[in-house]
Amino acid sequence: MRKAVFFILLILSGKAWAQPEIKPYGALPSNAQVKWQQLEYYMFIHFGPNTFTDKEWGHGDEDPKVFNPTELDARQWARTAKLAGMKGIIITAKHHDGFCLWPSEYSKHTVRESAWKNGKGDVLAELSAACKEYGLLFGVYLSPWDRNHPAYGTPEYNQVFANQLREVHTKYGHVFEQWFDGANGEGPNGKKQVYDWDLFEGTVKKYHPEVIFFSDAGPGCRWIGNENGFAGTTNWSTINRKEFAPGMHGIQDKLNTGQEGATDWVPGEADVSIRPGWFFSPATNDKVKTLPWLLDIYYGSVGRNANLLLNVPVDRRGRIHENDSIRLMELKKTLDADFKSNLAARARTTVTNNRPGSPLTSAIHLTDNNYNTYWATEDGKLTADINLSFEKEITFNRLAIQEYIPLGQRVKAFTVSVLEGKQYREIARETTIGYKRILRLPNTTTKSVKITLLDALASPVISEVKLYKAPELLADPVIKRSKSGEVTIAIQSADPVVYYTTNGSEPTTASAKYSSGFSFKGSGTIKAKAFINNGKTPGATVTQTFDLAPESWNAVTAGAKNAVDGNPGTTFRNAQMKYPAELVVDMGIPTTVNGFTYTPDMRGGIVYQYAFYVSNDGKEWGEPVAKGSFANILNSPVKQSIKLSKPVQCRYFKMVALAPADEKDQVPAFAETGVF
Ligand code: FUL
Ligand code: CA
Repeated sequence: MRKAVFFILLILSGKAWAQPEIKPYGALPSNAQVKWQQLEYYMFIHFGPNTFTDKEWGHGDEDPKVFNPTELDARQWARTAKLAGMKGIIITAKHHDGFCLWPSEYSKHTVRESAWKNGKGDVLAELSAACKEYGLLFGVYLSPWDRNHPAYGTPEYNQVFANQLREVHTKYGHVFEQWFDGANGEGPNGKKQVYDWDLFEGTVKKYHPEVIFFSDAGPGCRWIGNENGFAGTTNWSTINRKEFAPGMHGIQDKLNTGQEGATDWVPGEADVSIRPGWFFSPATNDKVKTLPWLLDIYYGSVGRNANLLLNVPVDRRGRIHENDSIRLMELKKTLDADFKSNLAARARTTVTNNRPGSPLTSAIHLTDNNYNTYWATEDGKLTADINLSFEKEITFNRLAIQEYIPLGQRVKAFTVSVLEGKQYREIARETTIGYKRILRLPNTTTKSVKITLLDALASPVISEVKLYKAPELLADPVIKRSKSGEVTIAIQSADPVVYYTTNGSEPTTASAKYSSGFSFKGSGTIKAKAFINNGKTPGATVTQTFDLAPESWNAVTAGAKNAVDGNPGTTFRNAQMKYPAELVVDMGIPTTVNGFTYTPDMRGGIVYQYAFYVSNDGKEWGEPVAKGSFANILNSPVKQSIKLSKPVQCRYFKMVALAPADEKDQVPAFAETGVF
């Protein structure tokens, strides 16, 4: 009987009054891009000499022998990714130091020259096999910037890099994503390379025509514009590619939101590390991001129409550290609980507009748990309501909604309202949807949820609407300190008890209990942890490392007080002060200094090369006690900590900004400088 009705409907839909098939709108994803979008979440692995030298950007002059993992186990990485719910792994086959994790014929800086397995090892072979075994996709990051290769900076190098791409794409089976880093710095001969992107892409495509190319400009997918893991709340999967190029400055905001109705389908991918750095360091073992933080990232990426590429750096043993894997499992468990049961499956779904004569686009498809079936409005109708009503009240706090992207991204604005008594109350007002949008909402009890599509580029085509009730999660305590060293700890959740330590140890209910602000003027680590349930249920441990409190410091450099006020939210910047520029600080009393910190201002003036001096009288400075560059500071403008080779005694210090991270930005800015 059902079948008969279906056929009658099919015949009817062929009649003159029936609407034609939905016309795709604007730039469209390829089949490979649709499949890629559905992966949602996969692992990044940064691994190489930097793992052993504690660097973020190796210089390419490191002895390849330093690469010597003692118990490398790629199956453990794959098993961890699989259990975490991830769909694949992308590894840094070659980072900026040029070191190849496979024995490339086109380099002398590879695993072959390393101490690992007497030079007989091949990380890519082991990882690609492990991915296969665990049903994961395998992807590669290859940095065109190569600080080791003698040909870098000459036209020959482009062919070297293409040859390396060929090796990686012919020896290790299927590759789902090719990650291209836009960084383009100097090589061993001091020259920069002019990259031949057409050659690079053409080479890879020969072997993997379906590969997704990641870069600042796509074409497969695009950088989301920051390394924090957050897409814009507005996030179009389209951009005008001609306005972008890999490594281009000043495009971050556009990358973060995409561009409405633009020429090319280049969806966002949010890359972020589970630790402060991209590479493993023993110093970050206690700084693995907390569960609430990772959840924010998940909702800020997958929940905003972007894929999440979460970096889990392999350690010096060649294993994923237990602190990281425990956190990954906590995240998986929490996400499973958040999306455990879809309340919308029980709803009666009605809509204010339907495509005439098109049973294929009826409202029942909104809640059939099938992405490939959808509801759509008639052509030209850009607004409509979707109503989910329930026999009994439901309580929910998550709403997921998906557009059917093979027909393009369309929705520009929507609201969510709930029935309270006889009236609807708006609880969310948002912009784009895309492949997937998930809203985190306060617990809301109602018998009817209304989604109003307010505006769209073409008649909306919606695949799914889902509602969930996620369990409450204890928020993270936030630790702050004033210029004078007064520490306060705040927490959003209701009624937790917070315990803290000031010596780096793990807080327990036997530690100091936080009641009001306390004084901590030294440099060191404060850890705080919230408990509910009479101390039985702990939240996450939050770790905050402080420099010396700048209580009685004075900026000798005129007008520079914002750089030493203990507040990274205020910045010292003087338009007259160009590179090289110096910032001199008087600490008032002789002080032992182990290192210094520089916090950049995300809005600009980011310093790349520095020199750091100390003095007892503010006149004699001698040679710098530290000199170098802040690796990766432009893409990741966070606080930098530089340890001196040995502690020094001094009353004054001077940071000299030698060169900018962005050549077009010639006025340095200091959100904060400090010492520890
Ligand atoms: C950046 C690189 O410079 C970082 O070292 C890291 O690999 C990150 C994922 O991309 O551009
Ligand atoms: Ca559906």
